[in-house]
Amino acid sequence: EIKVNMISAQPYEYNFPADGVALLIIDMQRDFLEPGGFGAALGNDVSRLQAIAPNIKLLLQAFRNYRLPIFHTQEGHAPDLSDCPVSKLNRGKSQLKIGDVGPMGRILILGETGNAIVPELAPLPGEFVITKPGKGAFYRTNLEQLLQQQNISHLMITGVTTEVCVQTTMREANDRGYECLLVEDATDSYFPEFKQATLEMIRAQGGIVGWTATTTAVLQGLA
Ligand code: C5J
Repeated sequence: EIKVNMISAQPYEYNFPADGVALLIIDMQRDFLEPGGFGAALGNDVSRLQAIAPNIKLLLQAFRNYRLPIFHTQEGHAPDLSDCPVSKLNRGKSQLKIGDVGPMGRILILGETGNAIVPELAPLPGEFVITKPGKGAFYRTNLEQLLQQQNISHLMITGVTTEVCVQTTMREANDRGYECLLVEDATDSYFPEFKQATLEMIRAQGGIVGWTATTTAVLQGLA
């Protein structure tokens, strides 16, 4: 008999099978969280995003303790930029573009110092790392195949930024039939009002994209 767990969530309680849930951590990379990376190059104040790392760490430790699957994503491009559309390369008016050399190496290029996941959330062996060229984690990746292989039906989603890579991924997952919960205090945006709007649009209309809940509620539901 499969144990079903319950999380106190919005717009209503979220039930999940204990053996069908995975943690998805979106793009907790130095490129988005630290000065000198891609986020800063686009003109953003990156400092506020770092505040969610401790909550994600708590979730990461819980999933590790319960031996549940963990997926980390990383937005980045091949050194020759062959996987970067010209439209993305040229977007914005920043001094430093994708592929240019910044203080943490080449901006948004896989393998560079600045493209790594922040040290406190670094993946351990046995955890999945999905590198992705787009905002959504399903576009040009094997994420869906891996989720199917692991018999995952339910996703707890965290990371940055709420209205860009997180929301795009959550919508892609929702359309593929996954029951998604966004952890409210384990995601953030450079724009607080965009984060708030995203939480509201996800859970509107009876949870049209999914659920939201706090880290505390998720940890209680996992126990
Ligand atoms: C952005 C992301 N914001 N990880 N990437 O460009 O949300």
